[in-house]
Amino acid sequence: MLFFLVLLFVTGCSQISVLDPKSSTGKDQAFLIWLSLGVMAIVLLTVFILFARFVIKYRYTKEKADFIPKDVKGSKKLELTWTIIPFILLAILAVPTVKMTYEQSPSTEAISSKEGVHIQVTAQQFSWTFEHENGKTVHDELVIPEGESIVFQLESNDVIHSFWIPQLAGKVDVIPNKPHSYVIENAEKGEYEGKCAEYCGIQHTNMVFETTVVSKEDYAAYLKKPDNQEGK
Ligand SMILES: [Cu+2]
Repeated sequence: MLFFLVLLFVTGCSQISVLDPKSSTGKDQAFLIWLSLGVMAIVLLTVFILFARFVIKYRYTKEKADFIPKDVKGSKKLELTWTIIPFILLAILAVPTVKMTYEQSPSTEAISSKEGVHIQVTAQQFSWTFEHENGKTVHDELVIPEGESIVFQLESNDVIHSFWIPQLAGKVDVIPNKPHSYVIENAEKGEYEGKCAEYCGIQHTNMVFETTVVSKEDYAAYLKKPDNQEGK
């Protein structure tokens, strides 16, 4: 928690886009972040409070100079307490995390037949190419319809990149010769920043793309517009 607060301070982040999600995929992921932060805060507070209490209670005073505390070695009660509590805390973290990870990572076969809007994403140093279902191909500009399942097929032409639209979903590696799929569900209308999140070369920082979520009608109209082949 302290580390998190210091991190906020040193990075000057006043607003963390990952915690302001605009899709159901992003909301599920943000829930996991809050859940682990919550569990972490409970553990941290408990440890700090007990620490302060013990420091005060067992501090050295003249009256207590001869005090010998009760021997608790082998105490079943204590052993069970510090075994069961961490087990419960880990279960609280593990169950939703594993469940959501499986839900958000369906098999390649399940994805290729999945209903929704399919978009082929190709990453290369240092740009993104988006090919829509009707063949429309655009560089560094992603337009998707709201309220749909957007199925991305990700591939890299050269080195490892990482596809990331912080407000819509977590990052996913884009690896050469290893096509990968990723689904973003129910994005809300708006403009979002997309970027490469894996250092991939000298121009890595310029590997960004505009993401615009539009209505279904506007998306249909967009598909009919001529391609932008020039890139940025
Ligand atoms: Cu990159």
